[in-house]
Amino acid sequence: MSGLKWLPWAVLYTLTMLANPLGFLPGPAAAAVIINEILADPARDWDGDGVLDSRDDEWVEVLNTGPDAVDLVGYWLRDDAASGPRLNLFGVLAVGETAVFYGSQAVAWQQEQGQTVAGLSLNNGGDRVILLRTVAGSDPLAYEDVDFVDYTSHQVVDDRSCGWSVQRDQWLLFDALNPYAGSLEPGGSGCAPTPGAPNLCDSSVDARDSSFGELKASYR
Ligand SMILES: [Ca+2]
Ligand SMILES: [Ca+2]
Ligand SMILES: [Ca+2]
Ligand SMILES: [Ca+2]
Repeated sequence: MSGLKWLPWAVLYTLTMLANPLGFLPGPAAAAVIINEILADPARDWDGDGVLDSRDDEWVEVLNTGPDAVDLVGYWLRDDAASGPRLNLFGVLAVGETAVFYGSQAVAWQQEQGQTVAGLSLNNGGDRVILLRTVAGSDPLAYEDVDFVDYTSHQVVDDRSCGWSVQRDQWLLFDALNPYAGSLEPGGSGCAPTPGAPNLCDSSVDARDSSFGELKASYR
């Protein structure tokens, strides 16, 4: 009889797998760190260096979904065309925290590595963004995919970003800076991009614009 002790656990496991609440994710499920938001076609100075640059001002936001803090030094980003990583992430991410990485940081990293400089290389016509993790103990370094997102042109053109809802049950368009009225999915939401912050809906574009202006003015 003692051999049947595992049965309730087997049933529970089976039910959990059937329910699979993360089964809708586009990439491999249950990764602690995920790609949370993407802005691939910048029309303003997102990295704050005073210059609008179509390469340097691209950004990708990652989110730690838990259950533990994660040292991002074991994580990497690349796009569909790259044979290797475009950027080694860095910093420690607490549970529920986001971090945003800019094209300019990818440029700096590629220069350090003596690689061809291409930034994050997020195509405006659509691309795949891949989050990689170092395979533990690998030498030379090997990588495994932990998440990826495919986006289409309408999700990114001219300062639209796309990303997960805070509940992570819907991939949304954040189009307050360049409203989308078309019929493709995801449709327009009127929400603004939120680099480095949770993907809450803030539709106050005017306030955002003026705060950007004030910020820049204070540096002159
Ligand atoms: Ca781009
Ligand atoms: Ca810039
Ligand atoms: Ca690309
Ligand atoms: Ca965000």
